Amino acid sequence: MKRMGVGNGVFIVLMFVVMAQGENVWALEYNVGDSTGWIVGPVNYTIWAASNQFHVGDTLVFSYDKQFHNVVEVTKEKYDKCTSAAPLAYYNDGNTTVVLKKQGSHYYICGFPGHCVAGQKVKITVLPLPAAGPSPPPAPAPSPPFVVLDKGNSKSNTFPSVPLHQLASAPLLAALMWALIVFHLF
Ligand SMILES: [Cu+2]
Repeated sequence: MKRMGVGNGVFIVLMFVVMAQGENVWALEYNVGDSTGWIVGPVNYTIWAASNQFHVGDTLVFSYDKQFHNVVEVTKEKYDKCTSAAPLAYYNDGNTTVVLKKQGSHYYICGFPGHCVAGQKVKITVLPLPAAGPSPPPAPAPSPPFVVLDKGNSKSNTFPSVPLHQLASAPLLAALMWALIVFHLF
């Protein structure tokens, strides 16, 4: 049962590091069409896309036989019309990885004749980073300094008083916590 304490500690530290870095470390990879991949026929990609949530930083993987398919990113108009002329992006490597960098709608079709019309097309709606979403954990409010120096009175002969809790900076705390956990584990 003591181990659980260490595990919780690791988790808390990880959360701390994640929040400190402000990066989307929860980025996910989605295989378009899951195990079936990017083909024409059996997969309804609209239903597939609706069953997933995509965020900025996530990755789409299109797996396909490049002899018979490709991946063409197009505008909404071209997506609706299944036209792949003058695409926004074009891939034909058979295993296409696309990082979703911008929030909003992205449209992908297969450029082979008839495939898009037959359903080989997918609209991906990219949501903002989870961190910018509904309820980020509230940051601990910094407590007010012990002594409020009168800024207007620079000739004040009181010594500037730096509260202890300001000396213990966040990185220092993180490092300290890491040291404690490493100490526990090894
Ligand atoms: Cu195709």
